[in-house]
Amino acid sequence: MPANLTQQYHKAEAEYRRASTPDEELQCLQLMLRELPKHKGTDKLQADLRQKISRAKKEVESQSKRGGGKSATLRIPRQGAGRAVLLGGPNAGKSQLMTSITKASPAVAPYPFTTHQPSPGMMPFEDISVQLIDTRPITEDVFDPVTQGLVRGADLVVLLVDLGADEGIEQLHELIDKLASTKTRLATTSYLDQSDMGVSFTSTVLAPNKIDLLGAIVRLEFLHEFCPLDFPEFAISAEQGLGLDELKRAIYEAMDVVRIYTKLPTAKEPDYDKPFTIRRGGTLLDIAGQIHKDMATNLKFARVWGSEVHDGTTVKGDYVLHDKDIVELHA
Ligand SMILES: Nc1nc2c(ncn2[C@@H]2O[C@H](COP(=O)(O)OP(=O)(O)OP(=O)(O)O)[C@@H](O)[C@H]2O)c(=O)[nH]1
Ligand SMILES: [Mg+2]
Repeated sequence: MPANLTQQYHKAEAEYRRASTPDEELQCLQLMLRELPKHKGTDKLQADLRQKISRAKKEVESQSKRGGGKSATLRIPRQGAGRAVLLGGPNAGKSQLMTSITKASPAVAPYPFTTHQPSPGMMPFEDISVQLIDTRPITEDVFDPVTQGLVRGADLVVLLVDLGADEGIEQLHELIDKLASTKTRLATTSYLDQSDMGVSFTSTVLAPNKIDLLGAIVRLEFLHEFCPLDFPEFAISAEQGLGLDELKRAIYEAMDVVRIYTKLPTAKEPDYDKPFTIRRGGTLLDIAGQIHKDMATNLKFARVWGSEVHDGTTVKGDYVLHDKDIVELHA
């Protein structure tokens, strides 16, 4: 049932996955429905979308009645270039990884079920930062709805495995089986299943942890043999710092963003301190909209310096930006 979805539809869908408020969700869903080609092949998708829109409307209404409301507190606002969610069984080292590569300091303890609530932290990478979220452990019995929501909306899942104990691989099995019994799954790329809108797949990297410990290498070989997974793998010691540079780069690359430096027409140099980031494939209008919504409406043209254009080339709003482009906006 190929539905021939437009590029705008896919863009709206990607935004929907990343929405962090019911209002944002509603707007994205409405855009998806508008962009959806209407024919027999998309009947089910249309029905799914209408149902989600009606649910999102109810959530927006009930939230405004509650004046912000309870579910808003469970939603962690997105920050930075994108979001990676740390997942794993109890004791895998999620909170330790968080402590090692962000400025956050969640509790780390040598017993399971230490983390009760998801909590965010920012991972600096070169001149930008990525939001990481530490989560409650997933077991055979528990994959709580808040963690599910976080996985569905994440740009990346970092799946930790405890190589410090024999039960680590069993716990990984349990986690994979648990997710397979829900509509929130892991994959090598992120997408929503077109034939069943409820099923969401989130791009994942595997991080076998505690590689510093005796027996870890043997357990890793065991993992490859008995629980082979397709995900890119980064063996680490969150505590000793082994393999973390490679993992950090993979997290950054999975955000699939380009960095844009803005320059005032009167300035000689751009502002190199704080680049804006947009998804690869994003346009000048997307950046203008981030700076100010009036800027997007009033934009006349921009001059661009970068690897793909001659210095100072004049471009319009639909110009697709490249990493490290410098733009001078004219409204
Ligand atoms: N040797 C070693 N120990 C580690 C490493 N990473 C974490 N640990 C230890 O493993 C234990 C569990 O670490 P946490 O970060 O609390 O694990 P968690 O996944 O957050 O656990 P829950 O919150 O219970 O799900 C702690 O005693 C950590 O010190 C590592 O790379 N090497
Ligand atoms: Mg923890």
